[in-house]
Amino acid sequence: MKEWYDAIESAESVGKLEEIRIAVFGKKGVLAGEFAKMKSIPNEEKGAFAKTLNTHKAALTAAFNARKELLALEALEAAMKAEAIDVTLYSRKSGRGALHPVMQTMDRIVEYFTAMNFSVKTGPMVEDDFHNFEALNLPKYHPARDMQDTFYFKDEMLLRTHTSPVQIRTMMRHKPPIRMIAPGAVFRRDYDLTHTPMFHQVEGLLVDEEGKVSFANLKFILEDFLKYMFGDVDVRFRPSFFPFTEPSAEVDISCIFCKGDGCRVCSKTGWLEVLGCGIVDPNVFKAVGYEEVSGYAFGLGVERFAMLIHRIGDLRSLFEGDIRLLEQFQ
Ligand code: 2NL
Repeated sequence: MKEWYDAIESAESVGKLEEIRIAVFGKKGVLAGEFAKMKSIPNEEKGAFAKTLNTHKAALTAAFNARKELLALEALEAAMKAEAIDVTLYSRKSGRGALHPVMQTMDRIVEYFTAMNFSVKTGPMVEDDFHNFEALNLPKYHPARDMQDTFYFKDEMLLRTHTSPVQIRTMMRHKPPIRMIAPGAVFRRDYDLTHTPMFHQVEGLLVDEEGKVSFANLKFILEDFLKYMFGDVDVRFRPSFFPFTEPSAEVDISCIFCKGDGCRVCSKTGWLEVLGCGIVDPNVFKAVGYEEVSGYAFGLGVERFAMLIHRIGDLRSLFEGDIRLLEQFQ
C-alpha cells in the first residue's frame, strides 16, 4: 500500500493523478482487488482485515483529495501569473506637441494690437472677386489678379489671397471709426523654397475722420510693435507701392542676426523686410461707401515673423507636420 500513498504524493499533474485514481479506486483497482480477497479469508480474521482495508481506503481518499486540491491551486496560480499585468512597468514614451510656432507668433502679434485697442475680426476664406480685388483698387486685368497667383472656383469665387476682404466687410458693416486687425490663413498659387500655397497674414486697419490719421501715427504704432516683437531693433520705412494704399511703404528692421553688419540672412544689407503699409487709397473708401475719412493699413506674413523670431531656416519645416518640430516649441 505504501507505494500508492507515495504515488499520490508525487503526482505532478492532474492527468497523472487521474491515472492513479483509476489504478487505486477503480473497478479493477488495488482496493477492489484487496476487498475481493475477503472471500478467501477465514471468518474470524475478516473483521480485522476489513477494518485495516477501510482505514487505508479512507486515508488514500484523503490523500487523493488533498493532492487534487493542491494541484488545482497550483494550476490557478500558474494561470494568474501568466495572465498578470505588471502595473509598475513603465509605459512607452510618446512625444508631447505644442501650439504651432506660427500660431504662437500670431498670438503674440494679436496680443500687441488688442492691448492697443484694436479689435480682432475674421471672415470667410472662400471670397468673391469684389471683396478680394475690386474693392481694394485692383481692377479687372490688374497683374495681381493673375490666374497664376489665385486659386479660382467657378462664378468668380476664389480663395482669398490676403485678409484685406475682412477689412472691406467690416467697413461695409460698420461706420468709422474702425480700429481692427484681421489675422488668418491666405492662399496663393506659389510653391518653392520661400513660398507655400497656404500661409498666414495679419493685416491692420485704422479709419477715423478726415485729417485725423497721419503717416506719423502709422509710423509710431509699427515702430512700437516691431520693438515689442523683435526687441531693440532699428526700424526704417522705404517708399513702395500697393494698389490699396497711397503713399505706401515697406518696413525693415535692422538684421537681428548680425545687428546690421551684413550677413547671409540679410543678404549683406544689414536690414530685414518685415511689413508693408500705407495710407488707405481713396478708391478703397469709395468702394465701401465711406466719405470724409482718413486711415492707415498694414499687412505682414506670420510665417516670416515666426522664422525670424525662432531662427527657423527652412519655411517648409513649418508645414511637414513633424512632431519633432513642435517638441522644440513647448
Ligand atoms: C504686405 C503688404 C499690406 C494692406 C496690406 C490694406 C487693406 C485695406 C485697405 C488698404 Cl482694406 N490696405 N492692406 C495695406 C498695405 C500693405 O500688406 O506686404 N503684406 C504681406
